[in-house]
Amino acid sequence: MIVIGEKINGTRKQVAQAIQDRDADFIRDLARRQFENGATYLDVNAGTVPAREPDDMIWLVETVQEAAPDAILCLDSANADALRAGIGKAAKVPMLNSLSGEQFRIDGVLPLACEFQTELIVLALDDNGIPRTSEGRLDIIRRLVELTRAGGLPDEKLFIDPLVMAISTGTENGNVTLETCRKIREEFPAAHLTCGLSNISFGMPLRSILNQAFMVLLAQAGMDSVIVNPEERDLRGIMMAAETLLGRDRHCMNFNRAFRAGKIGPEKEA
Ligand code: THG
Repeated sequence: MIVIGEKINGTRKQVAQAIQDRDADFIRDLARRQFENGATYLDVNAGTVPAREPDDMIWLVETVQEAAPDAILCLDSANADALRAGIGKAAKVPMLNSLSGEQFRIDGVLPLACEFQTELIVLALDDNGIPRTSEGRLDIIRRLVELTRAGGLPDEKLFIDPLVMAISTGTENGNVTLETCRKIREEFPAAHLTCGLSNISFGMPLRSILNQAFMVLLAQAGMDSVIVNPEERDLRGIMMAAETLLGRDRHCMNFNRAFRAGKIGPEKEA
């Protein structure tokens, strides 16, 4: 499972404060800890007003790559100016989060992804919102993949997000996401899948249990990437266990190696 670390997000209070105060130590610490805990990508979301967002994105990009130079940034914004500013400062070609069927993102984000040949998260929503059914979500994805292909972006660079909605607001929300995953996997086998896992448990008790159960179900449905807090030790163990059991871990090597390195299972004494 490819891990995208979610913690550098300005919608979180402490992060918003750190961005405002230009508290580089706080951001660097988040970057380092997520990378050390297995995040290949670090989501970077300034979460600020459009006028400030490009400057804030530049500062975040520079600060994060000081602490985690080997991580790949996942620039999380709907604002094409902020994305362009971030791309300009990124040492490696970043992932963009995200394109959707919303016209302003087709106009703003798609050309950037094509120009810089970035990896690109593609959301199954458009100007009418998030479809309730998997077929509705598939229709949007089909239309968007036509556009990315026409723009010269290979399917391998896409991370398609079927969208996870809170189970507390709809009994079928889990099933719709899982069904959308399976259909995307079938129709676009070269593309990756990703999602914001913890959306599933909003408004519920025992959120980490629900997140862990959903991780297993998503893995079975073909999910190969997740946007999560990589520091959640139990979640990491469940994630690696699911992949091993699904035959995605040759000779169980990743699982054994992670155990021996103390990355999963009971915390080792220092
Ligand atoms: N899909 C895509 N991108 C996304 C999402 C998605 N980006 C944003 C979000 N969803 C995923 N990222 C986060 C970042 C932080 C938190 C959750 C998701 C978070 N949540 C705490 C909570 O749930 O209560 C807030 C408490 C805190 O401050 O720690 O932190 O779905 N493509």
